[in-house]
Amino acid sequence: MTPTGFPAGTLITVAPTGAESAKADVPALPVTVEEVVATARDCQAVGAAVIHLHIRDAETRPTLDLGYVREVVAAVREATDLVVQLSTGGAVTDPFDARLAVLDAAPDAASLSLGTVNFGRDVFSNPWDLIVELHTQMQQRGIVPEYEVFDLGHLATLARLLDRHGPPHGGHVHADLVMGVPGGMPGTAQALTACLPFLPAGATFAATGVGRTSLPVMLAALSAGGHLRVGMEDTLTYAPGEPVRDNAQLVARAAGLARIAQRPPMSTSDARTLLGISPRTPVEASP
Ligand code: KMH
Ligand code: ZN
Repeated sequence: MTPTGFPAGTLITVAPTGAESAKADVPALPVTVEEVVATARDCQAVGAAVIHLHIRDAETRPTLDLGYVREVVAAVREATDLVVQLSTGGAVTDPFDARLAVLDAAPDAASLSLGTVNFGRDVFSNPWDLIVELHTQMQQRGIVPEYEVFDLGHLATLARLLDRHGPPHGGHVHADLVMGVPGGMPGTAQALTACLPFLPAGATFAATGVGRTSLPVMLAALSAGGHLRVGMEDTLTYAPGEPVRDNAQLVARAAGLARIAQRPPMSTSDARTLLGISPRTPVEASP
């Protein structure tokens, strides 16, 4: 903690791929195992401590097939010591049982979306029973959830979830405010500030601004003692008219802003301590 009461470091999560963009439209999107591993290495080198993974199949389509999922988890763990957080959100078309089955790949952490939200023209469906099932299964399997908050009401759901079903594995509550989704809360400093009083006592938060809200959300999060999530899942344009070159470019920008805020990027081991994840043996840097 700093004298301001803010955390001394900034936890930076990279979300490199997502489920929404097509490789054909975004050639720089990492989709193969090799591309994801290279991205993971590059992003750790410039300040990421957590990787939020959506997996693609051999045709580059989003998949929850456990064979693909396990392969990527193993490859990222082999090459980096990033905290591996799997998405249980998947794509808007994914069935609930397949989203739950992702936990069989035994990641360190997994996302847990706290409510249904319009997602552009689609609906990202997260009913209460699915939320409870994900929360309970993660408790039983020793997987740390990152609670995804797309709207203010999702924080009321989080309070109810913890009250009725107890704390997550590891005991620490960490939420990610996903802002600027067309259908969710706007990616503004005002919306971020409105969420803060509704976070559970002792919780930490990160924020993610989709599209052009990336920078304002990042600056607002840092100014409020929050952590950051960036990546090509959420942001494909670095500046007006300038496509993102790669995920490391976004992580480097986040790390630079975190240093300016005098809360430099956290190491992977500090991230594990913060999130309540058991330590792993660090990977030696390759020569
Ligand atoms: N792809 C979105 C429908 C998550 O990863 O948990 C949901 C999503 C959230 O990305
Ligand atoms: Zn995601």
